[in-house]
This record gives sequence, structure tokens and C-alpha cells, in this order.
Amino acid sequence: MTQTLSITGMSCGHCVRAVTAALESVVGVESVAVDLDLGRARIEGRAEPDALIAAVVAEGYGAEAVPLE
Ligand SMILES: [Cu+2]
Repeated sequence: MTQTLSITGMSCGHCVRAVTAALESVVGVESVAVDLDLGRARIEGRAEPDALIAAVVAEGYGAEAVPLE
């Protein structure tokens, strides 16, 4: 299962690493790919959408689910 989040507040590679680590810490996540330019995170696995958003927000960034394209 793939989920996509729109991430706000990222400005550099440090932010990408922080968001990636936050998402990877969520139960059920298998892999994470964060794109700084697009402001998107692609998450593979079976994590709860709300848990993904909460993990990103806890790091100080904004997150919103993006419907499957
Ligand atoms: Cu940064």
C-alpha cells in the first residue's frame, strides 16, 4: 500500500532527514521517500494515515494526506 503526504515547512536536507526519520518510526512503515522540491512524502507499508501525519507534525512540519493520483 502506498500513501502520499503533502509536507509543508521543509527547506533543506536536514528537514528531509527529519521528516523521513519521523515517518520511518511509525509502526507499519516499510519505506519512505521524501521529495523536498515537490513537498511530498511517499510511504510504503501499512501504517495508519493519522499516525503518519501526527509523526510529521510532532517534528514541527505540516502534513496532509494526498488522494491517490
Ligand atoms: Cu531544513
